[in-house]
Amino acid sequence: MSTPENLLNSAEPVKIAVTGAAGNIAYSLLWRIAAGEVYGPNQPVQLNLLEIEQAEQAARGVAMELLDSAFPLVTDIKVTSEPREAFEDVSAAFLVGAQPRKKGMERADLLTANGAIFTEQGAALNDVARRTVRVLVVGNPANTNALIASSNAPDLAPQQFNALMRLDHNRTVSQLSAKLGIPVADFAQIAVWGNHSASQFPDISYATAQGKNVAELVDATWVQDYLIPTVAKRGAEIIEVRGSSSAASAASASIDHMRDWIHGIEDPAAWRTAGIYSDGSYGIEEGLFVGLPTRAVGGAWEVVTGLDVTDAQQERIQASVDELKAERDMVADLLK
Ligand code: NAX
Repeated sequence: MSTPENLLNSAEPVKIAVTGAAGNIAYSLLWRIAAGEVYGPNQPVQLNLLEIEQAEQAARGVAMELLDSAFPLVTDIKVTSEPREAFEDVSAAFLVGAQPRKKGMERADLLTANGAIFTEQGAALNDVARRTVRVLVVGNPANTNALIASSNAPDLAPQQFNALMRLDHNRTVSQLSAKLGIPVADFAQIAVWGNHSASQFPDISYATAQGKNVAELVDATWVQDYLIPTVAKRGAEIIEVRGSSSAASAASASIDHMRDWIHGIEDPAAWRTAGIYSDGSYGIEEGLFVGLPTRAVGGAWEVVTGLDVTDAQQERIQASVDELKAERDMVADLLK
């Protein structure tokens, strides 16, 4: 990976692809990218919008609205249904577009349907994206889709592909903040292990807030019976209450993730959760895309190593990793 500096504040626009451009998340995400929230307020950007053919016209409407917003940083907007056009020379790709689960569809059917999308997009990124491209997979099942895309991009490092787990991280922090009446910015050393699914493990064992040990500020029963299930099932709760799935919060987390990945975070206690390629840390099988405690340093994610993990934590982590392994086995024929 090159240093991020060579992409920052350059007069040349940075090309950024967003797939699922006519969808809900993109309708929020694109505006924040256009405002300079990923690469910074001095970096011009070109937006490449990818949609399926049936939704290409709607994506053109989105592009018209982006134009109408007169963002000073936006130099060009392209709309296409061709992955190779969308990913040409891009420095960042947000893979948001995915097939939703339809009535009667089994999880395996969903994995296969989306597998086809991420096989094609991984191969296209491999062929035409910048060699330093950063790819954030948002479309579900995000972790396994990241695995498929990366596996079909043999010339790119697997570390260039991430799955979005920052929304789970942000949800954990905000629940703690509401419970304790402490500002979100004062929390550190929080992580969500595993899969972006109900099996995930939001873990506050190491968390601190204003110099205090968070685990000592909250009741262990509240953590087990409220915090963990609330965060893990928050997506379903949003659908129930809002009537449609998380969109602006997912876009916001995507911005947080990509911005931190590119720019890094100075504070070593400022862990973030990213769904990254497992290097075997904590006994997690290498090669899966797993939510882990990470630091953003020098344009890359580093796993926070050396943490003591109790048997109870290990059990929860393993349950989620086992689900990831089962997902991987269901898409084995799509992996190279
Ligand atoms: P929408 O259904 O509103 O939009 C998805 C868009 O993707 C549609 O316009 C569709 O035409 C397009 N699309 C489908 N296949 C495509 C392809 N091959 N190439 C390009 N575009 C394609 O969904 P939205 O609410 O935007 O959510 C998008 C994805 O994010 C879903 O898979 C959703 O489950 C996932 N999420 C992931 C989250 C995470 O934290 N990782 C949280 C939010 C969200 O649930």
